[in-house]
Amino acid sequence: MSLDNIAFESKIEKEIPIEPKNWMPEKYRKTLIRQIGQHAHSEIIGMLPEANWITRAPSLRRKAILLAKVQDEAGHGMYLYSAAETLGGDRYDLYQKMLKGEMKYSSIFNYPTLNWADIGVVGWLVDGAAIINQVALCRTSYGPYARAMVKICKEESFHQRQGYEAVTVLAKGTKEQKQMLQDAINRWWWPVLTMFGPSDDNSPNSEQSMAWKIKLLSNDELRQKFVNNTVHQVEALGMDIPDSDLKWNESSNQFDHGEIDWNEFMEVIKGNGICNHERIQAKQRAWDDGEWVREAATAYANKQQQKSA
Ligand code: FAQ
Repeated sequence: MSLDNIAFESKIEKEIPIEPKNWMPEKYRKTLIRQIGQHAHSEIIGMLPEANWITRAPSLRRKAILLAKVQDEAGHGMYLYSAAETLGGDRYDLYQKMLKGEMKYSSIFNYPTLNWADIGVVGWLVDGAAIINQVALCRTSYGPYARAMVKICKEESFHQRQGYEAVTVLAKGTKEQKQMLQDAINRWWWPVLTMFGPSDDNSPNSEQSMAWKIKLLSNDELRQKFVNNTVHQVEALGMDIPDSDLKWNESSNQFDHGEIDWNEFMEVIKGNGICNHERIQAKQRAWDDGEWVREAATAYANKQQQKSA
């Protein structure tokens, strides 16, 4: 092992953050570019299901909150692309890979938001799941990623709370509103559980990522934390979880849940989910329509450079 490698491993062991100019194994750098890049893409694609409801939010208050939330997601994407750039990742290249289907984004954003209850449920459950994962990532071994997570978690926490507040109103509403909420929970529950990734025995990247403390908790540990946290929230709303096998396990002190449909998950991440095509098409259109903005910004930057020269 080289001296550089010994210094790197010792920092990992002592939980001293790895910084951009420090030596790092090539595979560590590549793994981080992959994970941070996919995380950034998720934030950017994740704007679409909710943006779908900005013009149809039921009140000015709800519209202002939703607008702020969607803008936050754009900001998260930008921090994360910047973090990937500190590792030598190229923002343009990463984005093109996502458009070409060569890089993934979270499976959850390939499900449709059919009605207003879905927007509450996305804030409550999708952001709720994202936080569980991201709180752990605040201690990830790569400094810029860990610091980005601290700010992102503060905003995600607001997102989760606004979602829970929105579903609380529906849960106390008319029979139709309660039914709408239950229907949204039924459709989102299982896809949200797959946000944490495949089960540990089927997660090819976990072992190395955990050894390097890129991931602090395993996919199944995070999923379990989410289930344990959320069951009581669903009960408090007077709603049901669409899982007849869900039960409290006295010996392990946690909720056991039913079998996840991993075939569906695999199909979604292969590009065959309900909205995969629509999501990529929307982002490709936005990229093409933004060509003149990129050209103008480049021309302006060149002009400024010439002036200062
Ligand atoms: N969807 O070996 P593992 C948000 C892929 S939060 C799609 O276990 P790893 C906020 C995985 O990439 C959502 N693909 O992989 C928001 C790998 O494929 P690859 C984003 C998935 O990396 C809320 C393969 O399967 N959060 O957006 C998924 O060790 C509301 C094998 O899996 C993050 O990205 C999935 N669910 O663990 C925004 C958090 N799961 O790359 C808007 C950071 C797995 O080898 C509105 N990421 N895959 O081709 C992570 O923590 C990890 O990357 C995991 C996966 C846990 C997602």
